[in-house]
Amino acid sequence: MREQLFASLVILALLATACTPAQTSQPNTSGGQIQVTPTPGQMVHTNPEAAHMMAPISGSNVQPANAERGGQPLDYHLEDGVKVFELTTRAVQWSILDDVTVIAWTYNGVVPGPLIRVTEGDQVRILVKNELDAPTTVHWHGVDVPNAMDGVPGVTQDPIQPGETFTYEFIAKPAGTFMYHSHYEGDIQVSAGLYAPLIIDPKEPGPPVDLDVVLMLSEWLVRDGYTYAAMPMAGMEPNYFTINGKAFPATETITVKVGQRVRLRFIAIGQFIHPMHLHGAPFKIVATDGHPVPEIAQLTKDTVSVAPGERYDIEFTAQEPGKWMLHCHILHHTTNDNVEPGGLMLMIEVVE
Ligand SMILES: [Cu+2]
Repeated sequence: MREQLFASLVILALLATACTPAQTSQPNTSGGQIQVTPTPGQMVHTNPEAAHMMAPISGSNVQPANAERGGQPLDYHLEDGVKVFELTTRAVQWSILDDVTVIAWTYNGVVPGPLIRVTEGDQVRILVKNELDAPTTVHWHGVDVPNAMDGVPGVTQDPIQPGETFTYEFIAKPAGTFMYHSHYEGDIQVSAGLYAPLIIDPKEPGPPVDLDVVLMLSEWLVRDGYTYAAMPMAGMEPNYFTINGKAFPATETITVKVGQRVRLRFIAIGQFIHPMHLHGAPFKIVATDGHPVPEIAQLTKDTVSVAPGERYDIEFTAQEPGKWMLHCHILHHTTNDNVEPGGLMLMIEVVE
């Protein structure tokens, strides 16, 4: 009996030890074996090939960003009827809040990268110069491109090495809301900021709207002053959430007059789903992943879940004057480093 009791106590003690959260990130030596125990929020890699995922985002010659906002229209020049755009990838210090700066890998020094906006049927050429320390490629997400222009490294092209330039060329089709992003080590490069909106306007435009706004949703992990690629993986979860590269209250306020028609184009480019909820007016989902929704099938909603890679175009008419919130309804996503309010939130100010 005493032996049984003793054995039970030993088992309980072992269980208690196993269930106690580890308090140290330092390797412990015990009985000649090295045991590495993570503190909550820290990741320990067991696969050496995956070590780069846990390394901070870095770069040589990282400059402060020279623009406050990303996603602005990119100028082009015409060459024999072809619209020619130029992109350069580079690492910058990017401010997501007044007092929070990340190291971002960017197109043209901004997050999101510049908006490429063309018309259905345009011949488009995009020169991509790689000034990162790592190889990269660009994928034109949802656009109907020739296979060789699809930007998948090792499949449709060799990676663009540091210092090299690659030329992408395609006819812009179909019309809709798209994006471009890195397809090289996407788990790191996309999380680090290599993404941007791409809009192809229809040749025969539909009813006009008064305001047309792109909202790219993403996440960041900032720890001890370092930026990491945020991922849905233990220890790598994000602690900042951004709309067009900014967390609330640094997000842009959308000002609109009563009666005006607004189109919002949600693009989820991070690794998490975001149910975006609009206060003050119901909306209709007019396009999904770039493709128009027939009027009879347009759902009337106040929340739409935007999963990684998806786009939803919604439209509503501003009704009551006031400051109306638009925010993610996973409410942890409306915090900055666990402090509310913040993150995926912006104000829509409706004025008379
Ligand atoms: Cu969210």
